[in-house]
Amino acid sequence: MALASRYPDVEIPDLSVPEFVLAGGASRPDAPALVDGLTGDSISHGQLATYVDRVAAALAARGLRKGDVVAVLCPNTMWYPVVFHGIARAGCVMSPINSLYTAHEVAFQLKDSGAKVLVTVSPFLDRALEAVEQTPVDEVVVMDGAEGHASLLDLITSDAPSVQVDIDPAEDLVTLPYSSGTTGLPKGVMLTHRNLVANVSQSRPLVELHEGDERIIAVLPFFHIYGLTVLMNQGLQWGGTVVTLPRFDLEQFLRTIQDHKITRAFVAPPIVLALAKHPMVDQFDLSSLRSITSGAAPLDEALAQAAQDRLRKGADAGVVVAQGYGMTELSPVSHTTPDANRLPAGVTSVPKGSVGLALPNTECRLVDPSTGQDAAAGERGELWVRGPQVMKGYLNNQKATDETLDAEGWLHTGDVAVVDENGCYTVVDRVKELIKYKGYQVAPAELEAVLLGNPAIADAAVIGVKDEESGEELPKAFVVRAPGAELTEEEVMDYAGSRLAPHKKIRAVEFIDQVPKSAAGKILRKDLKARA
Ligand code: 4UV
Repeated sequence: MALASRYPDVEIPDLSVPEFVLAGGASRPDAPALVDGLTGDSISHGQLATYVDRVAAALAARGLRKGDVVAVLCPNTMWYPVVFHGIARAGCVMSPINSLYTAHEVAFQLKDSGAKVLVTVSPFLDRALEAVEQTPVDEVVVMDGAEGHASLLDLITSDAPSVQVDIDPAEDLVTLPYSSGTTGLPKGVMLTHRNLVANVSQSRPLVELHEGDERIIAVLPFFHIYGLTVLMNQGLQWGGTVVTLPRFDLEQFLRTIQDHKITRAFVAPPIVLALAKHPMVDQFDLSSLRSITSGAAPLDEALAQAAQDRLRKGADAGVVVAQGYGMTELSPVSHTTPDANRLPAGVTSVPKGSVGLALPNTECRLVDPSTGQDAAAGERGELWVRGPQVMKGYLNNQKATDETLDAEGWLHTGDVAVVDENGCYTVVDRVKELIKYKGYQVAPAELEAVLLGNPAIADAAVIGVKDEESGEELPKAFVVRAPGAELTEEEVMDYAGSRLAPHKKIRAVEFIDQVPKSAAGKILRKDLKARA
């Protein structure tokens, strides 16, 4: 039985992402749209619109056409949104690449997505060029300039004619982030203009917006869909100011909130942990904050409460620390905690351990995976979501699409949840393979494939093991040595570590005689979890 949202449906504008998002600041052309949190440099809403038009024109002049993929390998800077919206306005598809990826991982995404152009920054250029060698990428644009490469300045000063690309929001892709979904290797998640426009529109009734007075801190990466939709596009669509930081450094983060009077922070659990526990927090005035929303991994209820209690001390208005829930395949938000006066009738509060309420236009089911039946009221079940934010499918992978997205449009999340009588959902478990480390995806199948590339390893399986102290899930490898091979735990960790981004590090190794598998050859991860 479908569980309806507690909110009435919202209308989803039939617009492309740049049309919709950039309209938010159109009435305030001189107000800052983007600010570099480190230097204070800024781009106004008016400038943003002009730069986006120029980037789109320059890309079209290079021969890029609707549907062509442009990959972006950049940290958060105030220029990232210029590039994203420029690509989108040209009708192209932006595939964001994790800044921490090794050349090998970058090459995988470039090849799989069929990217024609890669946009990067000079500190990443060596890695980018090493990756590009193995791919059909035609051009590497270096935002801050490098010998022999076009720069962002070249693009935004281009005198190419403006482009008017005919975009069908419901059909045409705007972004192609990568996610392993419930099983297997990372896959391109096809998100349309309508998916992203919908997701920002759906979130709006849950926010008590202070028009012209919202400043969002963007420290979570724009290369992750949470950063792209919630921090960047939502912030700009509000007509607010998005203040960027290239990486998380607690002192910079706190100073930026204080100096730029940040009103909204969207973060992941490790940042809430720091806010609750680190002594440095008391040295800064964080009273401008209205809400801190945590997502991307489970947040401990007591920790959320502790962070809120600490930040409220001495502040006039009370910041709310709460959770949202999302998934790349959901553009990404399906649930979040509304501002206090945006709660549905009859609901007085959302428990801190809950991920909040289903957004408007979002239906949910909680399904017992063993029977396919809806769970009884109050019982746990796999969360299924249906709504306009659900992806179109995985790129070139009908099988994975069919396994995740059923014929009736339900996206099977692989997360287990319960819902209370107020419509507040709590995520209680995960039945998919995915491991989350500091909010980043770690796909066991990817780590296993890398390990199997070592001739001293006959077989391997990876699972996440909860570390009680940090609350993090740590990737642990079970390894079967090849006959006669001598291999230490360190060698296994170093072998994988040199080939994968730091968040995918194997943090524990156990040697075993045989990986437990089903008759069909599937790794029995449950058995390994029980053993760990
Ligand atoms: O695909 P992904 O990496 O996507 C995300 C998205 C998180 C967002 C996005 C917008 C929000 O407003 C927000 O609050 C959170 O992480 O990973 C998806 C998986 O991450 C786990 C869950 O297993 C998803 O399937 N996850 C995400 N949020 C939570 C969570 C949460 N609050 N509690 C527990 N697990």
